[in-house]
Amino acid sequence: MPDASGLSGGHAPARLDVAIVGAGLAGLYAIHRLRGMGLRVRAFEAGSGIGGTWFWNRYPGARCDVESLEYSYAFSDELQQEWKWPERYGTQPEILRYINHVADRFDLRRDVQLNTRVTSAVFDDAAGEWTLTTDRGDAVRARFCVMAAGNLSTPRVPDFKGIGDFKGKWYHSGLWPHEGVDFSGLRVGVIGTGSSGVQMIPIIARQAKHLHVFQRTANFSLPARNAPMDLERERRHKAEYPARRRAAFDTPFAIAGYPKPTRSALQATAQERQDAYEAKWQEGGSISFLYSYTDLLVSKEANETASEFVRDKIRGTVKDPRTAELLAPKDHPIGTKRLCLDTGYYETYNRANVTLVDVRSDPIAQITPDGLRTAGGADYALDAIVFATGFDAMTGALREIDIRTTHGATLADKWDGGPLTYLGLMVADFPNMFIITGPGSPGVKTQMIASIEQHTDWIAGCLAHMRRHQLDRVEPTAEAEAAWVQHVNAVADSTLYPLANSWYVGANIPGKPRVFMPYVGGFDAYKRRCDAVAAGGYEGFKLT
Ligand code: N01
Repeated sequence: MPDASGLSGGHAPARLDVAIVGAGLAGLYAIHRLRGMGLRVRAFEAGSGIGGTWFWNRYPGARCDVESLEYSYAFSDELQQEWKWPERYGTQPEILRYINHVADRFDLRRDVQLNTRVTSAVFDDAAGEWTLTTDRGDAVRARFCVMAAGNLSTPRVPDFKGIGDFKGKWYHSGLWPHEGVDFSGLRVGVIGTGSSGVQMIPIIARQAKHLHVFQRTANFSLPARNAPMDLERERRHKAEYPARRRAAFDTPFAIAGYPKPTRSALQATAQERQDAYEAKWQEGGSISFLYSYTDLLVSKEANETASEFVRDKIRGTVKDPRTAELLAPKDHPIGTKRLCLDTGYYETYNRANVTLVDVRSDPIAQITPDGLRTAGGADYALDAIVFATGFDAMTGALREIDIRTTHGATLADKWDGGPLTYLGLMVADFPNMFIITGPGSPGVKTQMIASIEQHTDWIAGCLAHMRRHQLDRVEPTAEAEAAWVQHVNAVADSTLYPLANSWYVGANIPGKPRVFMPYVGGFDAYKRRCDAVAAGGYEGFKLT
């Protein structure tokens, strides 16, 4: 537990082996794994508690879109056998409870310093060490630095004029008050219809006097079909846990158990497709749906069959035809933006107290003292505004830290035109700095905890190799980095992903370079590549 100073353990020792930025799922596993090698580690966490994403995102309805039996650590079989998930999908409070349990069970807190934001990280070329400075005035020296700062951890409120004059209260989904918010009797506006908006809208609608949803881009959403945990399913899953986790390594999204599709959607008849999509729709979840056929994410024509299936579901659910048409996405193929999972999202628009406002045709111009005004001059009176407007994804957290070296390289300059990494793990010119699930890694396209464990285990393997061979420094070559970035782009360009204006390409942040950031070649291919690189003596890395 934090002491009065807000530190969860004593002050950082003068020189660490590894400084870890962040104490979410990634930072905590890094503590466990690297400490297990006898290394002196410490994680610095901006929040007043551990848990990262699951600490901050406390908006109503926040829940994981990966099933709870999958979305958990695999490193301890005792842990995965003993922990009981009450529902098919974990809620934010439940996942946070799990993370806190893990921290206690593996005694991780003593190496976490809370309430501490890392503001700069400087690699001293001569001394061969990093110095991290924090907003509490620490200067922490470490041989290595592991960036576990998250992909969706830098909340962004659009730069709307007048926000400071708003007389009501406003919130961002990713900075939600711990005490919760009661919207009863209020006129509420939700801006944004990504995963966060789609999860909170049905719940806020039940509380608010009136809810206006300001939608710029309609998103595809599938039913989650959440339910209490099926005990027989849990029993079977747990009996097979280690085998399932191993089998997950050979899947594109790090989750086993989904039969691999064998044919194109275009080889099926219209009726066969309808039946297949309907079965997946009833089953709930997004992976299964997108895995109906081999080519939903590579062929526009194939994808259109799935997109139209979902649009028809929306039309069949939402009673007002104009609202239904606005909610039916037409500007991107299904799955090319992160697919949302919902509970009663489309049905919510049949409520008399809910109004959908199209801010694509008439954009939000400003926040006024009493609400919101569009460019066309329409005024909406609001008592509370919720920004479900997303994050500066994948690069935001690292770009907020002044990362540089004494020989003059800065990460800000290096990534000016978009992030450059080798395997998503390291950056040329920035020795001994590892990134967990960074740009160029498949992390966000997978069961994130599996990627976190795989990345961290790879880093541990690299550090063990260095120790064995008495090496001090590791960094990728510029050539290996350039080739990886080119590969990441080539793979993305062979799919439909770049067609969407998503956070995968930074489209939600005005002025952010449009670069496709995640690796979409699959977790299986990525892991094989990482393993081969290590087995080949860390091909593409300079080790000295
Ligand atoms: O953010 P988003 P999110 N005016 O970027 C709109 C994960 N996650 O927090 O699409 C009007 O997806 C923006 O419009 P547009 C998951 O990976 C997971 O919802 O840019 N609107 C969009 O509708 C997810 O993908 C879970 O045109 C504006 C919305 O705000 C990721 O986090 C739950 C605007 C932002 O959507 C991010 O999701 C929650 C403006 N000026 C999150 N600016 C689960 O596990 C932005 N928007 C279920």
